[in-house]
Amino acid sequence: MTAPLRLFELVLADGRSASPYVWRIRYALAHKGLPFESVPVGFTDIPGIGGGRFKTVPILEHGTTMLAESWDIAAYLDATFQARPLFSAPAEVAMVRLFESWLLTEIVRRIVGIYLLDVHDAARPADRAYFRQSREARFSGKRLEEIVAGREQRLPALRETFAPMRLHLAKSRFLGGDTPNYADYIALGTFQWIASVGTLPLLARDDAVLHAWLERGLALPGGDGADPRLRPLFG
Ligand SMILES: N[C@@H](CCC(=O)N[C@@H](CS)C(=O)NCC(=O)O)C(=O)O
Repeated sequence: MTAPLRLFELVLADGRSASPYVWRIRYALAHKGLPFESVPVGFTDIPGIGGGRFKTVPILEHGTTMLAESWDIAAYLDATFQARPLFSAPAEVAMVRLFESWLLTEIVRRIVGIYLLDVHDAARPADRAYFRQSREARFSGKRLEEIVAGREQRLPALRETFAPMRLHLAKSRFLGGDTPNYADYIALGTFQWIASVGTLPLLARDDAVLHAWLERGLALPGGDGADPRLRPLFG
């Protein structure tokens, strides 16, 4: 009998799990058919977990093991529970890492400039001052309101940047092919994040290819697609 898995995850004022990195692990656990206990935390609770060893969530606890960093957690899950692997070969890991690099540099960078204030506003009240101070420090002291100012004008460029995903998903049910792989979980995690906080729809109403993929992705095990707290992603 193996010890239970506990997943420390970031929650918002409405209790919804918000972190894109946690969402990857939620999908990964469901992919592997592993039940887990959720430990909801706010930004300001993280320094109190595991004797102050961790700076970010997700954090996974399994018996006496506790680890952070979503890639390390994914590797730990595959090494510890070999059934239903997340990755079939090292070459797949490399390609998914390439996809993640694209997503972070091209998509997430733009998302931050559009949704940072929404994350603040959706956070637990106790976390808001920390969130504002830490994020404004990353932007040389610029206020969150200034960072997102004029965001509607930047939305078309962000939507256009999804072009490689549209091209691929026009021919393939998932980024991973006929069935989802970790690239899907990474991308879906990003959409789960924005669907948790966004007050401006990320995608255009007529974005049929991404719409169909997202419907499939939110309905996957671990996807939580029927959560009434989800905000519109299309508009
Ligand atoms: N490289 C980390 C990144 C995780 C991360 O950035 N998590 C954010 C939430 S989305 C966090 O915990 N931030 C804590 C903070 O800002 O204090 C991973 O892959 O797990």
